[in-house]
Amino acid sequence: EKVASGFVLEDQDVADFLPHRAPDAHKGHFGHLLLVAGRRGRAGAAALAAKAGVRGGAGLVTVATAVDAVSPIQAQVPEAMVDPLPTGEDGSVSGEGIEESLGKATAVAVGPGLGLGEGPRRLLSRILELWSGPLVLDADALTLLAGQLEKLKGRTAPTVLTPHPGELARLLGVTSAQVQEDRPAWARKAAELCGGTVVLKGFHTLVAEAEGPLWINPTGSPGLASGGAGDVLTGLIGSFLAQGLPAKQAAALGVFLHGRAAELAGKRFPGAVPASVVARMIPRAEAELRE
Ligand code: NPW
Ligand code: AMP
Ligand code: MG
Repeated sequence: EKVASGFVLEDQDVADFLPHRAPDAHKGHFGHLLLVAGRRGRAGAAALAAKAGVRGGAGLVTVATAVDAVSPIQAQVPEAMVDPLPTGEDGSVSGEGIEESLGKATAVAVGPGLGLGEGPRRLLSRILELWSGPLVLDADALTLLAGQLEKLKGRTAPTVLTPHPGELARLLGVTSAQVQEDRPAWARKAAELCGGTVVLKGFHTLVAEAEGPLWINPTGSPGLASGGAGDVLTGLIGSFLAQGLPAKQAAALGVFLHGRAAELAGKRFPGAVPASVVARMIPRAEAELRE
């Protein structure tokens, strides 16, 4: 549906983006999502993203993470592989050793629970240097990029940023109140500066690129205003990028299903919807779209 600022996504629009699963398919057909996420005390963010990566249909999911986060992630997401990275005293990655993990990925998502110290900063730089494929940047990866959006300009592969208004404000050097006053304009501005696809989260999440119509997501609920919800979204969009969807489609399908999953969970969780429940409901939301 066309409105003043863009197009409101409808079921049929995003249903067309769902990856096809051929009867004779094998896991190699659905890509390999590498999540670079988690640290000591923030394994949950990585686990939530990994759950969503699996439930979004990626053929394989690997989490590259700090040593202390390995066991909790493995225990919570047995489907995911976990690559331990060299770890500093603060319990976050030290910045080395990502080459091998990158070697097998078809899409990479960086940021949930990663941390903001020198180690995570070095690791993000390394990834931007070495990784020329599809990329999602969220959470701490966005905060580490504050004021440096143009660093992404040279990327030719799909690049999706998933800021909440606070993160977008940091990226652009403004306040979150300013962002909320004109969400379409700031989302577009960020997309122009980085050349990528910007998902501005919150009520009526926007998907913006430098050119073309803005897409507005109608799904979701205030139940999503709860820790970890964004980490789930990162894994889900990464999952679709790994399966070969173009950036704007992967972002739109991700935000739509994520919101629909929360709506479905709302029947049993009328207040906050725990993020792990959102992740669990993704296949139900997908089933509804496929009907
Ligand atoms: P204010 O008050 O508006 O100025 P941060 P985070 C603003 C991990 N997690 N609208 C607001 O600022 C994440 O993955 C781990 C407007 C707020 O104070 C990250 O790595 C979990 N403003 C890390 O924690 C579960 C908004 O931004 C500030 C806004 C930090 O992520 C939880 C907070 O943003 C979490 O996901 C909105 N809708 N939302 C785990 N289980 O391991 C936020 N703001 O400082 O970037 O912190 O988003 O909590
Ligand atoms: P984060 O702040 O990174 O955990 O992300 C929060 C997630 O929940 C994003 O996907 C937001 O779009 C979503 N969300 C938060 N509050 C609402 C709301 N009131 N309505 C719809 N979605 C929301
Ligand atoms: Mg977040």
